[in-house]
Amino acid sequence: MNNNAMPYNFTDIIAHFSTEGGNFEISNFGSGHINDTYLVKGKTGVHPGYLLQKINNFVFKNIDGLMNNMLHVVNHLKEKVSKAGGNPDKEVLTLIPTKTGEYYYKDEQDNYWRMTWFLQDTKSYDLVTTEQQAHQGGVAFGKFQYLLSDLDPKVLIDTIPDFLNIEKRLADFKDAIKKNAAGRLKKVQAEVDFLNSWAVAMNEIPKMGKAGILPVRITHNDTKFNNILLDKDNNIQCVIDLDTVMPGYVAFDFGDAIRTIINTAVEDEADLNAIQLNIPLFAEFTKGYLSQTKSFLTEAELKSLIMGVLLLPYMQSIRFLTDYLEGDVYYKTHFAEHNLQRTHAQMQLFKMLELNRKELENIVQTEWKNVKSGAVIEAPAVIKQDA
Ligand code: ADP
Ligand code: GN1
Ligand code: MG
Repeated sequence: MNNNAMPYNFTDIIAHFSTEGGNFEISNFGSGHINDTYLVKGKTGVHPGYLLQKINNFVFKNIDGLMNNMLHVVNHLKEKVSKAGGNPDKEVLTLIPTKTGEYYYKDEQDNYWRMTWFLQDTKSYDLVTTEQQAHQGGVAFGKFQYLLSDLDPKVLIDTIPDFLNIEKRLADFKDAIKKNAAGRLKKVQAEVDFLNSWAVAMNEIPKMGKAGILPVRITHNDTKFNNILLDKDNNIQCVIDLDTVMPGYVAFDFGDAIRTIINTAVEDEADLNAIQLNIPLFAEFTKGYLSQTKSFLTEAELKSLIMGVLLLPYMQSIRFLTDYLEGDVYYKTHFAEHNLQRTHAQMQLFKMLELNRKELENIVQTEWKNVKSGAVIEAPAVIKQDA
């Protein structure tokens, strides 16, 4: 980025952090919908560089709480990875403190900045194309839940209250319909009617939760495939985007991951015919996920996984359409009707998943039996689990 194009005073911002090297070059990075991410590379010194993020404080209202969560999570993960003989610097994000020992810096315009080590020779993908990637995705998110299963969920706050609470999402949707702030309601009445017709059926997980049948655990809650970094051999290196790590149900992570694992097209695909289900990738993800979670998953949680597979694309459709009705205030959009296109793509995915529910359910059951009987021996890429 040349100096004229720089939207912020990066020199000043970076100077607040305890960095090595100097003469930094800044470039835009990644394709996330929420934070602004920049790669910071020093022209002098050998350090591989840093990832600087402007935390979206419209989305995250409690930055102190958010960063406190992140610190808890990375410290816990680093300790467990070290104990298991892994490399915590590579497998877990490393926060860079400011020169005054904080983990974020608030600039004069009230922007919130944080920095992590840039993990070089890694890649994130918006689309999953190989069975290896799908398998690694399952291992990554399953292992993430496993490693955090002994951290008390009470030490973490809800960084976004009711984030994956479908009842609250439906109430917000209803409100957006009533207000019709962007004047777009007439155009999307058919989509609204379709989504409303499924509202009651999408209540299975909250019902089981309220009845105490599903345990509350620490979950990632944003398990899009591009929130994993793979190494150059396409093996999992690190789970990233820890902003929404908070108490939740395991089915949230399983279901949200499936949105990008099983879909043959990108999340906002314009051609609905291109959205097909890649069932072998679903089976691979499931195999990887269950291999890591078999020691703690309950029967009820196992049963809930398929409910998550339907709930998360449904909820995503509701969230995109709510934002469209509100005038695109939440997600970054790249063209005028982007949120509507995203809604259509997620609705299409939801319809296809619903039609294939039984087959997917059978795969989960089969893979569970295989994992439990010891028929699946995990590949050596997986780090040893803590004793
Ligand atoms: P957002 O909340 O906007 O999705 P992320 O934390 O997911 O932000 O970061 C956006 C992208 O930046 C990721 O998808 C990934 O490609 C890349 N990324 C994030 N952290 C790192 C890191 N420490 N090292 C290398 N790449 C990273
Ligand atoms: C956002 O930050 P990113 O792009 O990884 C969103 C997720 C959605 C996702 C849809 C904090 O994730 O909940 O599932 O977009 N994150 C937040 O692509 O709302
Ligand atoms: Mg992300």
